[in-house]
Amino acid sequence: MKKLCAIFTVCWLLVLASSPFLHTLRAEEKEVIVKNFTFKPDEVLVPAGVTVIWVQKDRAPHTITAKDGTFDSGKLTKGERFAQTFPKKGTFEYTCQFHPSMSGKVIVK
Ligand SMILES: [Cu+2]
Repeated sequence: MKKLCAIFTVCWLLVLASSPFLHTLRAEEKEVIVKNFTFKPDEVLVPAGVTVIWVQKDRAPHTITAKDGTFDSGKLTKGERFAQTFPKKGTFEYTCQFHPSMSGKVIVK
């Protein structure tokens, strides 16, 4: 009986580990959702070295473009992602090239 329990537990852990629904971000990642012409959240505070991942969930295409030109995702369509690592401290403002009214900020402490 104990052996069966152990097998069951291992199987269950494998299911959990492989489930996309329970996929948790690694500690060094931060997710920003792009939806309804906004970045959610539009301001993230992260320690240096963190990778910010933007997930594009709008029908309209968007870009993640640094205001100082240091990074640019190019055109992102629905379902696409863009990852950018921030190794240095600072405030990094970005916008969407197609919709300049969209703006967001990554603050690296
Ligand atoms: Cu846009």
